[in-house]
Amino acid sequence: MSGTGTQQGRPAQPDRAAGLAASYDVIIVGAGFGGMYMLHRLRALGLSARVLDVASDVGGTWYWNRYPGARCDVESMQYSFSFSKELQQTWSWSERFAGQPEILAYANHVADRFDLRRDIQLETRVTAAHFDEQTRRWTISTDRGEQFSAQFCVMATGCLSTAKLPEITGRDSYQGATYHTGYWPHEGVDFSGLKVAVIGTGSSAIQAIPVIAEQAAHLTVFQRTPNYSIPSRNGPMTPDYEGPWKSDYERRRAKARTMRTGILYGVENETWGLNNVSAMDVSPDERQRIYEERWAVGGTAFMAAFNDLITNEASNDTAAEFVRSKIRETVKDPETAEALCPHDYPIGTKRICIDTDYFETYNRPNVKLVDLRKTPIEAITPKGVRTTAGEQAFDAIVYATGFDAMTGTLMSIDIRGRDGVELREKWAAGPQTYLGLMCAELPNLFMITGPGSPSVLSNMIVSIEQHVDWLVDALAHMRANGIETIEPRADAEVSWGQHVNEAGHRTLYVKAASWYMGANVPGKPRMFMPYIGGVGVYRQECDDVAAKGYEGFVLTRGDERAVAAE
Ligand code: N01
Repeated sequence: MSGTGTQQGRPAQPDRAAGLAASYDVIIVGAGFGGMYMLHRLRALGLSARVLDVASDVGGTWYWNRYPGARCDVESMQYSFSFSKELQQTWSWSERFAGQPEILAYANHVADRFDLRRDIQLETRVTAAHFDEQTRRWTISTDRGEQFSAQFCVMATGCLSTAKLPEITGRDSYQGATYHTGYWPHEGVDFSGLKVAVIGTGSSAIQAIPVIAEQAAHLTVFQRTPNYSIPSRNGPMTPDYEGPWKSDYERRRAKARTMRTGILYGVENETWGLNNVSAMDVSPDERQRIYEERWAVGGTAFMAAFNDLITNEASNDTAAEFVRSKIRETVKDPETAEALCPHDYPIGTKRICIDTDYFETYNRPNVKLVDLRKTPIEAITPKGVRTTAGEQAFDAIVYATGFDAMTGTLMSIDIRGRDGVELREKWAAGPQTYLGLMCAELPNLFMITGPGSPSVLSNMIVSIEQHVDWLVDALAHMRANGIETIEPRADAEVSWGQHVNEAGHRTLYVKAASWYMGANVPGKPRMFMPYIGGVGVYRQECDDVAAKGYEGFVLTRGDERAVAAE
């Protein structure tokens, strides 16, 4: 029976009376960056913990997303842990934007360096988590038939971890090879000499298409919605770039934690990349100059060119038109260029993409774009794809069709709290959380970067560290004060939901049919799921809650006396 290994801190005790495999202080679901850092911090607190993950190794999203060209859109010097000075000084990134293999190597390095593996159980899918009111503990069940008992359960399950195949008639009838970018084969795929179809043009496709096009005999891209993409200008890491980061890491990390996205741009001149003026308050020539400058530097800093690009439609239009002009300039065939130009949603309101030679790829003789708005897909056939313009045969189909984001993985687990309240029912009309950290009626169950927190709108590692640090402080507070359970008050959850919703509606994000809005999954409730208040503001909000004695939470002692927040 697995799950009986000893932990740093207290040894795990088999709970034979309850027929459980093992009992821990904390079960952590997910061995990505969130789960690993949580484990590391819990050990220092002296709590026993076990991490469960369905994958065969650590790394979370970077374990699964091995498609060609997979790369992070946050610069390597910032998409990395800050909790260990030694780690950040000794690890060296080879590129400005690290590719998936290097980020996965980093995740493995972290697991080894901090000796995390002995408390991580792989190839184990968590199927259920039920709260027992008598014992005030969670029972966590797995697809191996094991059960774990824990006082706390931490869902470090990631925001983009349930890949989504499209609902297209005949999908399963196709006889060639199929792949999803989010579940890429570990041995890689050789497309040499093959006729390949890619369905979808989101961030994953925009990275994969140029690489697949170089290898395949022919590539056809099926596009339903064109995307705005900015060149990454990726390149090798240089000592001139790395050196100032490493000698000034503490200050820069501290500053990044206060930023809206948790990212610093353009640190060379200490502006931190924010141009704090409206696009409407500069002359057209000056605006053009600023956009050109950002386009030349590359990366998502483009969206920080002015302070109102996500709130003011007129400002946003200027940025959108600039990118369209670049697409028209780059793509030689005018009809293809026009089809690649997004028109019907503001730039940045679907996740902005960054690329290497994406638009240039459409100038290759072996690449063709099919505009599904003109000729929609009717069916996947045994041989290939049939649109209203006819059938085309392919050797392989790549689905770059995204994820059931933010809620998909949590809703796939049978989570039941107080009085048998089911998360699936509770979230039927959309996710409701307090601070994106917890839900009312689910005591002692935490989410790392859950819906209602900045999460996917931010540098994920900055947000992960903030959530884990906050949680560890909360657990330390509970231990010191003899508190057994923590749970948000229902009214606190409602007001936080209203705050998240109002913040979203002050922006243009709600104008796009994006996965942020749940719009990519048929039947999923439409609501803007992440919190747009900004990483710095959100951190302060969380800190204020803790400083006020965990305002909005009910803390209960072992003797069941509720401890009122000050
Ligand atoms: O998924 P997506 P993704 N027929 O949902 C299309 C992160 N990420 O994997 O827009 C035809 O963005 C769909 O079309 P439409 C990042 O946060 C980061 O690319 O619904 N097409 C769309 O074009 C990102 O946002 C990085 O009309 C269909 C595409 O599939 C998130 O992950 C890299 C279809 C899905 O795009 C998700 O990105 C990669 C259908 N039936 C990912 N169904 C970096 O850090 C769907 N589509 C750089």
